[in-house]
Amino acid sequence: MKITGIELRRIAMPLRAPFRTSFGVATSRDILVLRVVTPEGEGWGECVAMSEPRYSSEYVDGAVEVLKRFLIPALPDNADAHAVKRAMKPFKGHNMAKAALETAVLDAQLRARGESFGAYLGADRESVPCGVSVGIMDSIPELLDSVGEFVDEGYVRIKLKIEPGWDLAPVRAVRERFGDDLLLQVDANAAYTLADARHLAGLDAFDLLLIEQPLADDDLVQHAALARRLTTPICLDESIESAEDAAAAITLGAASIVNIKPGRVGGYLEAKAIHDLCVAHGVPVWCGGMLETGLGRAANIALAALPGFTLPGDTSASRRYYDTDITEPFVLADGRLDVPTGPGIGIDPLPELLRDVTTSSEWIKL
Ligand code: SMG
Ligand code: MG
Repeated sequence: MKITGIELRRIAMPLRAPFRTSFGVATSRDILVLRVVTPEGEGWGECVAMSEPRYSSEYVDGAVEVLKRFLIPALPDNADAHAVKRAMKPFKGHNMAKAALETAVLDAQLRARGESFGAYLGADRESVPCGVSVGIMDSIPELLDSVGEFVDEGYVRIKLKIEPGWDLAPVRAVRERFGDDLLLQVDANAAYTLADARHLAGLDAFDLLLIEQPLADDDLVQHAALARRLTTPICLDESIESAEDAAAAITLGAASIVNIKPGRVGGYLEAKAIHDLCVAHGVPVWCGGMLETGLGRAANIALAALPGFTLPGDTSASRRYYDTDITEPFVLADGRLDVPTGPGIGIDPLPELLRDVTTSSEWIKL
């Protein structure tokens, strides 16, 4: 497939409510959207990098820079997703930028042959059960109201963001209010150290599905040490940037569950490789989220329909974050979202909505 040009578009998407994590508060998303153009049609890729390098070292301006300067110029003449992945490999890091480009190419490639992401990746269900990520709040009553609304909307699993000072008490309050049957997990975004092991063991009383990324991104050894001191399973997010990382984490005993985010690992091909590795090791996986628009959400839902995704993901409906999405919105039905079946990611941005949120756009002719 010959790529004739790529559009780099920046959009500004206000969030319905501020979303607070241990590393900061988001009130809107500044998102880079790639559109790859070929003689056979086009393909879309959403870059999940945030405006500031707080979740990981990547950020949107950096993604634009590395794409324009290194990744796009390295594209092979005959670009398919695997060839693009190989061509980008010599450039270290920048997985979110790489994922956006690889995804746009894969979307174009699959649209051209009429195959859906789900079919290509190996999805074995038509819909997926959905969880929701609930930010840190100012008070426990506020948190209980928020969780109550999500439970009423039908979400089948609740994830609470935690940090030192906002952990045992909110988890206890949610358990007490919503009962033992609620699927509940927590995510610390690397906010603790091994010195907090005894405190974190206090979470063991609440029968959580998992604790996500309690310690630093680059510390598998200490995660393994923590795992020996908790009964709550440890799930890694930020620490896993490749299948090799996943293999190391599993071997060390640093993770017994893996959160797979295609952006964090460099694309859907690597995400699928991590899925396959985890299945081979009997390690459950689930699909993470980065407050995607409908474009990124569509592809994530296809991934979440693979057989190894045995836990509900952060694959919530469009209205979890956005009053108006740039695609037809994903709407929760019975706690589930349908896997798109159309060619490629199976959904298109709606031109007027896309135009309304666009802050800049650049065309790179190849
Ligand atoms: O898309 O629902 C979503 C976001 C889920 O909590 C979520 N993502 O560490 O897993 C995570 C965070 C990263 C983004 S926080 C701004
Ligand atoms: Mg996380």
